[in-house]
Amino acid sequence: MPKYVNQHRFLLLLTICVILMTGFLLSGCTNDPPISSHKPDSDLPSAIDTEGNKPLNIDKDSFAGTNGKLQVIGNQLCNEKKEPIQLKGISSMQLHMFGRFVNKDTIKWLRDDWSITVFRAAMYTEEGGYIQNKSVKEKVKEAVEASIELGIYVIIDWHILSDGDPNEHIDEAKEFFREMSALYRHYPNVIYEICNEPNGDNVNWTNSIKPYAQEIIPIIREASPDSIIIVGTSHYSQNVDEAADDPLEFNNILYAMHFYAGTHETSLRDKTNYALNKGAAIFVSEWGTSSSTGSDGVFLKESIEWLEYLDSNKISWVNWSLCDKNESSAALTFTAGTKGNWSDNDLTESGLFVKYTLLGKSHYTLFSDGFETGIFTKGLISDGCTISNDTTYKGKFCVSFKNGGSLTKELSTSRFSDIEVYFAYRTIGFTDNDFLIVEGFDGSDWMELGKYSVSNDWTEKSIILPQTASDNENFKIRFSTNTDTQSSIVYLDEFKITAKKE
Ligand code: IDC
Repeated sequence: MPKYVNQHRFLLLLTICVILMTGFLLSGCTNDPPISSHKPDSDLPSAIDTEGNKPLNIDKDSFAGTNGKLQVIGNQLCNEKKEPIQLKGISSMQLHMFGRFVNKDTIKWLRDDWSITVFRAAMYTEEGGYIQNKSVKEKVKEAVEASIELGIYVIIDWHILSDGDPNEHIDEAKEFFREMSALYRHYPNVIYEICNEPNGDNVNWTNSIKPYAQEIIPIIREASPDSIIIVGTSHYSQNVDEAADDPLEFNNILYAMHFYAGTHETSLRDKTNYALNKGAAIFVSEWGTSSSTGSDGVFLKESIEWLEYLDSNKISWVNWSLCDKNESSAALTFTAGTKGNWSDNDLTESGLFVKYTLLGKSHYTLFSDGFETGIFTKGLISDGCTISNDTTYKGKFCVSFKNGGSLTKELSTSRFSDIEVYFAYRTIGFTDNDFLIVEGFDGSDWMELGKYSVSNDWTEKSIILPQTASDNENFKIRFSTNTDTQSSIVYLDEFKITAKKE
């Protein structure tokens, strides 16, 4: 056979090989979700939806669908087109305790009614979490798969806390992240947070956290090569400066900075500026309107200051937390169901603030109560009032009081103006000289805002408050009555305060 025929055959074979290999490599690198003709590699599990084995549906027009694969450029999180992006959303509370608020219905509600673009699944490792009971991993999967289908981003948070040193459970972390990154390797939605808040005297960046990250990151990157990874920093994810001084040598890394508006202030922003200036990208994967205990406050003035700072630097944030625990950082009250569909009455002051901030509108509901918890919550001060189900405007309960009884709400209106109060009331046994009296406290004096006479049926009222109620840290509002008829009663329901953010 002539030599050139052999050469031709060889070239033909080579071309076929190159075509086949390119196809093979491309199919392995694509971001597309697995489709039925695309068999997952046998050694890796494939992402399933909650009902069965189907690949997840992806909506190309959704938020994550249009922003695609995220990347870190310089100190900025960017979308696939290299445009800066700022994600905003909420974190679950301890998944093993409050997982009932984490499902496709609630995440869909948060996406549609609150406009979240990221959800964080906080899987505690200790305190009864994953290390003690591995089944909580199923909740993480539920949150991740729901978020993928709903077209938002999702953070898988390895929530170390009482286990201050991430190395304490490094073997479990390796196994967990190996599985998660393999499972979701086709989906650009998933962000990995590998250690929530390292803490403790002996836990510092260079000797503990960085070595831990250097072991975990390659494991995640094995299956999900370009994934976004958030790394916690020392002293409860505050010492971002240490990390910026000794950064990790991987791409697409962000360092966690956590703040609580009632505790942290300028010095933490200074540290963050230092880190940003050194080129470190920052992700606020947790912040609260409360103090760092999760209670006290809410500190809305300080929260606004913080959020303005984050906006000006396009830093992504996630609020703590989606639960109905009796603490001020919780977003929900006891009336909140586990399928979303939450009205403003189901939200705490923190939840309302976060929701309206996410909506990006200037008009906020600061407070809203239909008294459906059946007890006085939400910082209401009752003096001789009772929760009643004798009559009701909406729901099962309202408030009732007689002469001498009053209901007071203290509420800082700092940074807010155009305060408006809404309520419904009815009276029983009122004479023409009896009134429901509504007063406001401007920090030094009580002023009368309205006086309402006999009303045998429920009547809705609203009051536009005078300027002294605006931007006032010591503002209070009080309902009382002057009736001296023993059998007279005032009923109050659907009490709401709205305002404009200045
Ligand atoms: C808090 C919860 C609180 C719980 C405590 C311990 O709000 O109900 O008792 O954990 O499990 C963090 C942590 C976060 C904390 C939160 C508030 O990441 O887990 O949640 N916080 O204290 N860092 C700073 C504050």
